[in-house]
Amino acid sequence: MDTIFNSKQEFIEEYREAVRELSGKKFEITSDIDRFNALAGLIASKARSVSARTDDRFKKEGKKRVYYFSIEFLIGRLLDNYLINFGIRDMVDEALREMGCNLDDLCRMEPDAALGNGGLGRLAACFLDSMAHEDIAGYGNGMRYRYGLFKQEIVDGRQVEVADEWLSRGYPWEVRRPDKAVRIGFGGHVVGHTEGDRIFYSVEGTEDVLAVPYDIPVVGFGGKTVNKLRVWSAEPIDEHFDLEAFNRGEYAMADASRADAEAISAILYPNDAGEHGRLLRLKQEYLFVAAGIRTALDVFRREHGAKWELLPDYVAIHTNDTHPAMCGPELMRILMDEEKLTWEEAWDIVTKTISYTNHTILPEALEKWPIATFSKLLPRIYDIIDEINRRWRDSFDTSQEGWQERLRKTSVLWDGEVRMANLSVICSHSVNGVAKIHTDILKRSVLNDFYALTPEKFNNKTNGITPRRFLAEANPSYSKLITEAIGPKWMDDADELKKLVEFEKDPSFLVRVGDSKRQNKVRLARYVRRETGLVIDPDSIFDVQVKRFHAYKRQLMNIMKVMDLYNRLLDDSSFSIQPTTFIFSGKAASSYTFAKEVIRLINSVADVVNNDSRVNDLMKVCFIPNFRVSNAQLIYPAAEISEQISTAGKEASGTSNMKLMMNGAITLGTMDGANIEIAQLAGEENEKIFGLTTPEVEELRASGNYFAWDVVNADRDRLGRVMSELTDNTFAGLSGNFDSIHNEVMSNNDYDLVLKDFRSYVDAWEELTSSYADTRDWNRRALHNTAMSGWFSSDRTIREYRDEIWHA
Ligand code: F58
Repeated sequence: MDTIFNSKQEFIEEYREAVRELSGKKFEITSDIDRFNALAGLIASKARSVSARTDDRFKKEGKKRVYYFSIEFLIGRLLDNYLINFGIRDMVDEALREMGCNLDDLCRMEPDAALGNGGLGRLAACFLDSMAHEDIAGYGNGMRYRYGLFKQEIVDGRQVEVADEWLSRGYPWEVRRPDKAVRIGFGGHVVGHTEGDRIFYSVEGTEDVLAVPYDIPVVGFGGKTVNKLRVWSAEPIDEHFDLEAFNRGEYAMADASRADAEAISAILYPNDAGEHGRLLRLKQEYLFVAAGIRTALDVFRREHGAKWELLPDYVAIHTNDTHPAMCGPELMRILMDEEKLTWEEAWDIVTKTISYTNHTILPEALEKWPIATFSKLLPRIYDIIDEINRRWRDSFDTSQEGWQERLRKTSVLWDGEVRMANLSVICSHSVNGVAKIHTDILKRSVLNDFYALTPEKFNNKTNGITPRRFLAEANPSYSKLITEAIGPKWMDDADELKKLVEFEKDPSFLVRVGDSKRQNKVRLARYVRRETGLVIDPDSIFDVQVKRFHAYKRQLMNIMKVMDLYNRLLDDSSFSIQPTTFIFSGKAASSYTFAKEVIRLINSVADVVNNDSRVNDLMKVCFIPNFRVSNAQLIYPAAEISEQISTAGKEASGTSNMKLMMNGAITLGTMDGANIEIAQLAGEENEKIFGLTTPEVEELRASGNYFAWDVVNADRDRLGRVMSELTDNTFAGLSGNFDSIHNEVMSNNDYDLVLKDFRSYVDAWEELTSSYADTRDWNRRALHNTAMSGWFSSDRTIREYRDEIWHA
């Protein structure tokens, strides 16, 4: 462990000085904000000097550089994480206490940077942590949105979105690099110039904006490697400020070009099913792609000269989903139009450099753009795509049967649209899914035609999570216990967690596992009380479903289970359950009406159940508003049941399943995404699996023989009753009935199989919770889950990317 302070005393002196410099005040009279800003500023400046050293070392070693292109990085707060990764958390904690302040309070002053929607963005952030830990020269390339993901407030049970002004008090981790700004052109028209026997192209008459980078340090655990996350902000090229308009009193007009340019990086699109057809979104995609490619090529040229044929040996460009799909055409453009390579030379380099991860099989989430919009905004990029498509078409062997159908499915341009997934596959040497079943489905169905043509491109990289943030930082009491048992190496190498298996036989250790869980439940209960006023019982089971709201994730099925249990408790005096707190948290895309209605339903059921003294010693329903990285870190450690109940075949991987497992929750889930690998690793007997499997779902659909009404009619007393309660005023008190949910489910013939899986789900829940009474065995299973969770460290995932895709 390299250290950035030689002693506590040295830290205290430097920190006092930093506070005084920044605030102009004596330490004793400064606010927590001042103290946080100074502390983060101090750590950031140390991080930057280690980063410079890292960079020199990488240069000397001639390391291959990996650029991870992602339109989202859900990084959350950094202070605590960087103290842990520098190995100075305990020292700083102690020093601050001596100085009369509290580290946790300072950490809470940091804005929770939400430059992402959910799983995909958080995965990118975990990968940054792991690339630095694995000493990979790995750089994030993304967008610096002025407004992050909206804040969620709950009013009368409804989600209300509020702008997330995360930069309003400044952001101490970033450094603006105007010297590295890149000019980005939109629109205009393509002009050809003849030089000898070749034609070169340029675009004239473009409207340009400036992409200005901000660098955020990424501290790897151990403190030896510090990489960078570079995020781009859009600004006007010159100060096109119209003084005359201003003098006439037309203030908005005077600054119009600034507003136009800045709009590009103003907001993160909050839609987790894609955002098609919006010009601004396409501008965002091109801006961070073009600016990032420029950075990568500048660095390469500085180190290796213009020997472009060596690019694939020294640079890997990874595209996180299809939002950076223009990396291929943009790299072609620069290599041909500026560096004068031939198509064939450029294409060879591009396809050896780029790789692609797919994160979804939902057809509605596959990104497509109208050709008319695309070609107008990015005429040269469009021409290149057209040529990629033409050559793709020409490569087909037309003597083979079925070639037309295969071409139809793999074409980049089709039906007046640009299909970004097909573009991504064709431009890449590697295509991966994010869990075993997901990759199998890609091969078998979504990308089957590509798989048939180029099977060697396809590979699986099951997702992972960083144990530093999601265990060490989020769960201090459990971490301490683990370290006492097996030593501290697990933070470096999560496989070490396996050594905990030994302790499954140690009754006193299992008691301490339970004690730690209880502490975390008390901590969460306090948070919930502060945020919502609701009192929850830390001695009840904490049953947790936290993730984005989406029909296929079936939060609806979960709350229907709660409704059913409530009905039975009221009806049948012989029926009882283990006291349980049903915890939900998550946001719905602002335009996703169904998902928002499910949020309203959960809050409405909570309103009834939580105010019914007949059942309150047995159940409470708790919706935690504004799910984000910081409160997620309080929720995962407190969970005992991890609800992972998506319709089989729909969840590419899931990552909250892994975070909850690592924190000792037992998975109640379907055979979907990475749940399958969880069950394999920990043993099905240590989880609770229910519901239709993917082949069963496919069969049921194909049979044409499924009728939602039959399922409801066959279970009138319970399922039928729950369905009626959506419309009969039982839960209408807060803000009305739920006819829309009822209609959506019935009119789509139970598309997500909520009704179909309902009974096996409730039965599974009852079986699982009835085993809670055996505290010792429950704690053993919890510990076993933690012990077997090491494989889900994103360090493992990143090593696989490094060895099998990036060859870095
Ligand atoms: C998620 N996708 C998958 N998309 O749903 C989840 O199964 C997987 O574990 C995770 O990726 C990581 O691989 C996801 O989070 C988005 O949020 C996109 C944001 C941008 C628009 C399109 C969806």
